[in-house]
Amino acid sequence: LSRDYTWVEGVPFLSTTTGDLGALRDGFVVRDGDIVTVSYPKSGTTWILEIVHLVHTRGDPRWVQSVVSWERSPWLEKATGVGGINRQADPRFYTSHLPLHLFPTSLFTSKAKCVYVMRNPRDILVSGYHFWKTIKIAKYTESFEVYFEKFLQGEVPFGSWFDHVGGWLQMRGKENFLFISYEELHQDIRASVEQISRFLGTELNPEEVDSVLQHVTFQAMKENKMSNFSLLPDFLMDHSKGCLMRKGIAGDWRNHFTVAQTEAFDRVYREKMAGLPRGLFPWD
Ligand code: PPS
Repeated sequence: LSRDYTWVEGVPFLSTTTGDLGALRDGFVVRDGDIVTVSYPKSGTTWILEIVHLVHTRGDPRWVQSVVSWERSPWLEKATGVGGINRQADPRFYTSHLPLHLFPTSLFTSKAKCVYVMRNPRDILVSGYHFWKTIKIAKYTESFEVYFEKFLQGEVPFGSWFDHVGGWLQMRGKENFLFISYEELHQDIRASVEQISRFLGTELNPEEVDSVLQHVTFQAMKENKMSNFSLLPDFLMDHSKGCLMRKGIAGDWRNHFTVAQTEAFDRVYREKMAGLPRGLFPWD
């Protein structure tokens, strides 16, 4: 197992990523009925997946409680991803952390539904700092100061958060794209579930929404071994070092950043996000 990254067009990838992202970009055929969840790592991907899958089953928890999340929605860019996706009946579900410029281009002419989930990058930084130490194929540094710098430089798995979000946000306004944030899920989970179900074309009655809500709380998901990564094999994850469902809150960065780091982050953020309109994100 190697912790070394493979760099592709300026983006560092883990060794589980397919060796031929170019072939994936040019050759993978997105179908109109596909449901794709895209995110920068640690944005709330697993939370969105659980919601999307429970909306699909109209609140019936049997699927999310009996099939691991990465089989319900395989990682597109993993070496085994396309095989898993092609074994699915329609509608196919899959997940990706790829930046826009490396994503299969057939998405952009398809009617596939794409949910892009975003989160305050400061909390993503903190979540990733704790998470990557558990992943045996990711580079890890004990020092928060060092990780902080690497994050700002984009020298972390899947590269720069700023580039990822800036790239995908070019799709905003397209009717087959839904942009939603971790913070919105926290602020009003019922409204978020209803928004996602409308987007997917699966309107739920209030009892069905209640059932979805019951199974997507932090506690319920922490206890669901099909979603909490406890079944990730030991050769990939050192379960003694941490877990996916760590804290599940918004604003944990305040417990980690120094005043100097807060200012340094803000400076980079302002510079990198200058091209985007204000008010796009709940954390701004
Ligand atoms: S990954 O590895 O990229 O798929 O991780 P991802 O799922 O994107 O992000 C993991 C963080 O999401 C939190 N999480 C939740 N928070 C609140 N409620 C629910 N139901 C929930 N499910 C996942 C998880 O705890 C990670 O955040 P941190 O801040 O580390 O706790």
